[in-house]
This record gives sequence, structure tokens and C-alpha cells, in this order.
Amino acid sequence: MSVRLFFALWPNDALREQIWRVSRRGVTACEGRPVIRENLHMTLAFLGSVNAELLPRIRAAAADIQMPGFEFRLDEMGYWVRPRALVIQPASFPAALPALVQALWQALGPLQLTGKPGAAGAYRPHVTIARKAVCPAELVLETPVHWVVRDFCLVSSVTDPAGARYEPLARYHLLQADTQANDSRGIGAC
Ligand code: 2AM
Repeated sequence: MSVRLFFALWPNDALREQIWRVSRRGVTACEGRPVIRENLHMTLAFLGSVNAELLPRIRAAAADIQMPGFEFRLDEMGYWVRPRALVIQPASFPAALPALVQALWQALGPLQLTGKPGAAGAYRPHVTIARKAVCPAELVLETPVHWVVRDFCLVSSVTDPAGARYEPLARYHLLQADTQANDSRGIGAC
């Protein structure tokens, strides 16, 4: 059996609500398929379809990561022409974000998954808010969203007739000033 997996920054309810709220205006201005509220997230690493037997090793690889927490602002709304995606994204972000992405791929390296990281430096953090979108030239995010990142999630994607449904499987805590290590106590349910 295979599962479709990705690692993501998964917003808590309050942040999810904020992302939802500030993105409505752009979504309304575009034609397309809005991402449902429950699915809003920022992908870190997309693994694709993976043999379910590898899940324990994938979980263990993520649990070994010891990286610091960080924060950034989602402060731009953009339209990505080729994937026809309406996104909100940070104009700038701390090096800790791509470093976390790199650490994930490095930890997953021995598993020889078919999903591949983008070319070096190609990681473009974003939250997709609508797909198959057709948008006006002028898009503005009026209120930026402050994202304090303390953890990340392993998420499975299930395609229902109604569309994709994402289910967080495990949460991994990042190091905080008052945290010593990301040991097994640092892993929680999502
Ligand atoms: P997107 O939002 O830019 O479409 C679950 O499908 C998540 O994995 C989505 O956030 C999606 O990013 C990302 N994703 C899906 N297919 C992908 C691919 N082939 N490469 C990279 N990311 C992908």
C-alpha cells in the first residue's frame, strides 16, 4: 500500500483563521478553485507516493532533526502563472526555513525516496490559497500574517471525489530557547 506524504508547516486554528480571512479578497478577485480552510498549510518537502512500510523510518528521520524555531511574515499575495496558483508568501524569510527543508531532505536521503528536493535555492515558501486560478494583474495582501514556527508536521494527502484531504500524522517540535532537544517527548499528535 502506498501513501501520499509531505512535510509542512501546519497552522494552529487561530493562524489558519487569519490566513483564511486575509486571503478572501484575493480569492474572490480570481476565478479558480479555492483551497478549503482545513487544507491551508506551507509545504516544506513533498515526498509523493511512498510505500507505507517506510512510514516508521520517515517518522524516525524527522524526529532526529534538531533545528531552531523561527518566525516570518506572510506579506505578499502572488499569482504563479505556470501552476496557475494563487498564493500568499513571505517577501523575505530567515535562513532557518530553507535550512529546515534541507535538513529534512538530508535526513530522508538514506530512504532513497523518489520525491526530490528542488534545485538548490529553489525552495519558494508559500501557502496556496486557490488552484486553477485566473487572476487580475493587481493583487494585494492588505494585512500581513505573522507566523511563529515552533513545529512542523508529517501530513498524508488523500484524494476524495470532493478533492484532496490532508491529514496531519505527527508533529515535530523545533528547538526553542528553553528546549534542550527534539527527543521523543518532542513529538506530538497533530
Ligand atoms: P502547492 O501548494 O504548491 O500545490 C500537498 O499536495 C502539498 O504538496 C501542496 O502544498 C503542494 O504544493 C505540494 N505538492 C504537490 N505536488 C508537488 C510536487 N510535485 N512537487 C512539490 N510540491 C508538491
